[in-house]
Amino acid sequence: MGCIERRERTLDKYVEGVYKSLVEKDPLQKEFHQAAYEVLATIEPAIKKFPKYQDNAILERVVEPERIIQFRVPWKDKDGKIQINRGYRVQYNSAIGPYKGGFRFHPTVNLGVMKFLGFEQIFKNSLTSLPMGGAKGGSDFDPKGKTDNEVESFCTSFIMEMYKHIGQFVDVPAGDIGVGAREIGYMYGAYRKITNLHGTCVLTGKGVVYGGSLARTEATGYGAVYFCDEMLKTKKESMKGKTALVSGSGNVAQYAVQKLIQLGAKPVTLSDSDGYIYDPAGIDEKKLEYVLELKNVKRGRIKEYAEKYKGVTYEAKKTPWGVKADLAFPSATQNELNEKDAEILIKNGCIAVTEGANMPCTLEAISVLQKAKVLYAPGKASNAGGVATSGLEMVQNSQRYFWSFEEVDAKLHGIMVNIHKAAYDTAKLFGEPGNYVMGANIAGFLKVADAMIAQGVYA
Ligand code: NDP
Ligand code: 2IT
Repeated sequence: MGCIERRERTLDKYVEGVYKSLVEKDPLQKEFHQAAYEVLATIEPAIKKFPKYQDNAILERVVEPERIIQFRVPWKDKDGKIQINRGYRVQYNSAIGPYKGGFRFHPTVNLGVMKFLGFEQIFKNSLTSLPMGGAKGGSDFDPKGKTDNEVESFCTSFIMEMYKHIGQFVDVPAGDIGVGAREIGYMYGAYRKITNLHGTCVLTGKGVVYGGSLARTEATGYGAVYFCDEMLKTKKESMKGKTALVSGSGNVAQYAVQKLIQLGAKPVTLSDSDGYIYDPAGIDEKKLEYVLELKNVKRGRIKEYAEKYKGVTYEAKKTPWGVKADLAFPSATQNELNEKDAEILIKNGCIAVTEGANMPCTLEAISVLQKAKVLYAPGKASNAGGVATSGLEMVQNSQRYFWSFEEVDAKLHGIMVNIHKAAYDTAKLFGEPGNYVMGANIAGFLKVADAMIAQGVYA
């Protein structure tokens, strides 16, 4: 089992051995196999070029998490009944800095999902150029439909164990699916109460009134659009007038839409796990304001958008990839865009697919897009703006200071331009110009691998 059966490339013996071994050790972790395969297959030219990585068993080491924490999370529901969920933190790699990466609360969370996300995070964080190692955590708890009190009970219990494993020099978590401003607030409160510590950066994505960074909320979506803009420039194209499909309607999708509007593009779709809306007139600032209220305050469903605005259609149980558009920003979840979707996008004239989510395109979809010469940005490059701005939150907290929205946004923009350049130049250097997957993976990997070698076998 695993993606190796569907491979396009013939793997070198060493790389293939590492892949086979990780599949054999954990045969059920299919999302992890997928993420690992994508990285291993594309960094192979660098492994061949520099024998030191094989000599130092870097691949065998980098695919194995440094530490996995798994624990019981008991909490009380609104009827006073005790519920049990499972909590995780995969502290994957700390060669270049303290562990860093979000918490995801979603019923689909399991160890394989945590490992895929933690593994991706290593290379993403390296690409930001900030000193952050890779980690991911979370729980199979579903905040959807829960009362604020239930969410608080869960978050407090989660931190009663997690506080032992995190800290500004150890591991600095943040949000991800199902973990936004409300959840980070409860977790930060619990951490502060238990440890009596304040003013150190133990979590990012904090509210601005208690140490958060301006523009962190916007950063992932903005960053994805900045990255797409850079890709378009390589083809002498621009955002202006382009129609864009966005999936999801959470944090990443919301601010991808906002930046698209600001740069003169026309976002026409949003979705959630129940279906998608198509607004041919385009989602403008006013309609986006409604979405922010609907999703972040009322915690409603995207279907309601189609009930509020004229000329908008809602398709239940479908993804938006069949709508004709120039650009696509999959920004909901893993494997939400498959081979067939990619073919339809191409048929409809799509010129760029930029991942806001982590691993939203299947390996087969990536291959179809790349063969058709569609600009394709892998999430670890194009959604790195979120964690990069988390890194900037850490910097501001260390200084006991804050920067203006414009200062943070300008730094975020600069980081996204640099990530694009690193991925673009590295792909060219290794003989596959335009292959952002290869470029991002090799550029992210080399720094981590060299840090591991420098720190010796036991680090
Ligand atoms: P949110 O929880 O804010 O929003 C998630 C959105 O995706 C919701 O609209 C949700 O719909 C939808 N969704 C979630 N799971 C599924 C599913 N299984 N099938 C269909 N739709 C689904 O999360 P974010 O916006 O923060 O995260 C979205 C993606 O971006 C994730 O892949 C995340 O890992 C990635 N990411 C997030 C970063 C951040 O800073 N927040 C940084 C980098 C990447 P519903 O309400 O129905 O569940
Ligand atoms: O996938 C990701 O990069 C995130 N969810 C953000 C992590 C962070 O530490 O800000």
